[in-house]
Formats: sequence, structure tokens, C-alpha cells
Amino acid sequence: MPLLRSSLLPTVLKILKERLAQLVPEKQEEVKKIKKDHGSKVLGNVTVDMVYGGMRGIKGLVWEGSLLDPEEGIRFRGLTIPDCQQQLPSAPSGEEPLPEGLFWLLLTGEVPTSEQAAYLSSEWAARSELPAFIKELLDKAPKTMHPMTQFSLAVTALQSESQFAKVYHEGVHKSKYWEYTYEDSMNLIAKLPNIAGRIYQNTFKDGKVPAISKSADYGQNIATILGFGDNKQFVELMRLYMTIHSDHEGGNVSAHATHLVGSALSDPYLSFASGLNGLAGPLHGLANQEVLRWIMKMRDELGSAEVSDDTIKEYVWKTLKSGQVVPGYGHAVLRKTDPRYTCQREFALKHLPNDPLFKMVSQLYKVVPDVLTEHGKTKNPWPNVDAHSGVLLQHYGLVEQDFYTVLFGVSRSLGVLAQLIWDRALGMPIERPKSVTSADFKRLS
Ligand code: HAX
Repeated sequence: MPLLRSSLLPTVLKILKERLAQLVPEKQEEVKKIKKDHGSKVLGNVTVDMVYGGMRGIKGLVWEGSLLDPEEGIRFRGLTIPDCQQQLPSAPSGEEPLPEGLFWLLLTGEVPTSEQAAYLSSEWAARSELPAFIKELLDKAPKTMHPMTQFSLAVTALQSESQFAKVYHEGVHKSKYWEYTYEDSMNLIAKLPNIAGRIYQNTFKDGKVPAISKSADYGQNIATILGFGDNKQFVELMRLYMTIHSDHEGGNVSAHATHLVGSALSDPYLSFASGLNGLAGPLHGLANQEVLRWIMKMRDELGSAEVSDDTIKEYVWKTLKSGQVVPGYGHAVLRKTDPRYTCQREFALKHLPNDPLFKMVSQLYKVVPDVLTEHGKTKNPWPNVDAHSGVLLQHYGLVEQDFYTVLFGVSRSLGVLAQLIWDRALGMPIERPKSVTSADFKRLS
């Protein structure tokens, strides 16, 4: 789909669903033609190593919103992160892109106008209220329950509000699936700040949840509900954070899990809850919590005064020799520094260059890649997104690292739900790859 600025379209549409209704039949025709013209072409070989190796490199999914290049990093509908920072609308008083603009871009392939992004801000704020039973459920959750477990629980329980599940039960025609997936997705995205805020305030504070403003944007509302709404830099950080964590093509655990569960026509709530459960794993989204924990432990062990590169090097070796991973480093696809890391580093250089923890993260950036290279196992010794996000949150006072993956999850909803809408619009079938036994491999010639 060619990248257009939405303002160049003949009719300036504010309503995302109306724009989608125009795009869906065009895309359905395009896919029909792709299947007719290219359906029997070969995408690659599958070796036994690939099957034992977490299916790395097997092309088996279609994901429209973003594509990950091993060297260059993520592009959202063709736009790099710096492109998004330049081209997507920002708030009147801000510089960073609004996640609303990114969602529009992911869904339509078009850069929205400020007016269209503002329309999404007001849509999400209008749909943001939680049903009373979800509030009660979260209020009754023990404080010892991990925030990601509370998050997944709340999203699963919200399923009882699913319009998709309701109309499916009533016998809706499949051509309408995408419309109800859209409505559920919009409602779910809209309610996530209230869910995240309630989890944060209940688990770490006094349980009083600030109200969302119906006239504020998504990033501002997230900052407000966490208690940092008056800090302009934190608000900007939330807008940037929500934009860059949204999507990372289709094969990562949270994206793939959401897509896979959705393929059984489980509604967006059930599908996204599955994605969240995957994001809660320490090799995936939970790594941002793990990074902070690891750095804090290192600081405790080495003392909080400045430490030399050699001391840090020894500490990294100690982690590796004890059979643990260095969190925040390595990636299944990337082979260079993650541009999501770079963009957060630039934010830190601009707003908090003298923060001691940021200096330590920078020092790790100097030391860790060489150690991992010498260790010789990791295919990518460079930092990923999770190596940097925590230090920014710490700086502004959001110090409870167990909460960090919840923020990642709020952002991830934008990417995986945009794709889920397209999955239903394109009639993607139930996913069912073939499995084999190890004995089958021995019979190969
Ligand atoms: N520290 C130590 N060892 C590492 C490592 C790291 N950071 N990264 C990879 N390795 C090891 C692997 O464990 C593997 O060892 P074994 O052969 O003993 O199993 C070997 O190096 C080869 O792994 P790889 O091919 O380079 O990496 P994978 O594709 O298998 O895994 C991971 C990619 C991201 C899971 C991996 O690099 C890792 O565990 N990193 C640390 C955790 C982390 O930061 N996760 C977040 C990733 C980004 C993300 O999803 N964010 O949400």
C-alpha cells in the first residue's frame, strides 16, 4: 500500500473506521491477486535446525503494520522511528509523536493529520471508563500478584464486553467480522490506561486512581493516571514510549500469540490477553524489568560510586558464568543496536544527560557487547529496547520495575490489535502448522 499523507486524500476523513471501510475491499482484491499471481512461489527452505531452533528465519506469517530489518531495525509501514518522530503528529505543546498517529498509520498505511490524531484521542478518552466489576476485580487482587498477571486477568475478564463474541453467537456474517474486531479493539485500547493506572495505584500507592481527562491525548492520560501528569517531560516520554513499543512485526511472542489465538476467532480481549501472557516472559517484555533488577543488583554489589569498565566487565562475566542471560542484550532478529534503544538514548541525552543510572546504562553499552562477543554464543551482542526503557522511567520517579512490562503491554496493544483487525478483514484462516516427531527427522535422507 503506498504511503500517503491522509490530508492528500480527496475527502478528509476524520473517522478511522470509515477510512478502513474504504481500504478493506481494495486490500481484499490486492490479496486475492497476490494469491492468484504468486500463490505457488517458494519463500524459503525449512531445515531441521530451524525447527529445533525456535522457527528462526522461517517466513510463515503476514504482518502488515511493520517489518524488521536485522541491520536497520523496525519500520512502521515503511517509516523508521526517526521518520515517525518527524512525520507523525505531535501534541500542540509537544515534540514526540502521538501514539494515536502511529495507530492510524499501522491500520491504514497513511500518515494522519493532527485532526485525525485528535479524533482518536477523543474516541479513546470517550471509551475509557471501566465497568464496575473490573474495578472491583483489580481492587481485590492481592498486592503480591505480579502487575502483568493482574493486567492479563483484567483483559480476560473484560471479554464479557466483547461485541465480536456477542454477534458471532448471534450468527453475524463473516464479512462483518472486522467491524466488530475494530469496535472491540478500540474499546480495549481505550480502557488500558485505566487498567494500568489502577494496577499501579493499587499495587504501589494508596489505591486512589486519578481520573482520565476526556479532552487529553492518550500519552497525557497515561501519565496522569500514574500520577505524573504535571511533568511535561514524562508526558512526552509516554507519547514516545507508547509509539516505539507498539509493533515489531509478526513473529515475536506477544504479536504471534495474539494473532494465533485470534485465528480461532477468539475475540480481541482473549487474543490480546494471550499476547500479554507471552509479553510477561523474561526473554520478551519482562526483560525491561529484569534489566533494572540486574543493574540495581550490580550497583549494590559494586557500590553506588563510579565503577570502572573492568569491574563492570567482571560482573557481566559473572552473570554469564552463572548460566544467566544479560538482560536487555541480544535479539532473535536484530543484528545491530535496536533503534528503539537509540531513540530512548537520545531522549536521555536531551533530558537527563547527568542522571547517574543513565551514565551506567551508557557504560554498559560500551562494555557488554565486547564481553558477549568474546563469550561467543550470542548472535547479536547489541542492546535491545529493554536495556534503556527502565532508566528513563526511574529518572522521573516511576521506580517500581515490576510495573514496567504493563506499560509495554499497553503500547503493544496498538500493533497487535491493528493486525487483528486486518486478519479478520482479510479472512485469515485458523492457524495450524504441521508438527513432526524427532523420529521423523531420522528417517530423512
Ligand atoms: N546473554 C547471555 N546469553 C545470550 C544472550 C544474552 N543477552 N543472548 C543470547 N544468548 C545466548 C542464548 O541464550 C543462546 O544460548 P544457548 O545456545 O546456550 O541456548 C545463544 O546465545 C544463541 O542465542 P541467539 O541465537 O543469539 O538468541 P535467540 O534468538 O535464541 O534469543 C533473546 C534472543 C532475545 C531471547 C536472547 O538474546 C536473550 O535471552 N536476551 C536477553 C533477554 C532479553 O533482553 N530479552 C528481550 C528481547 C527483546 C524483546 O523481545 N523485548 O521485549
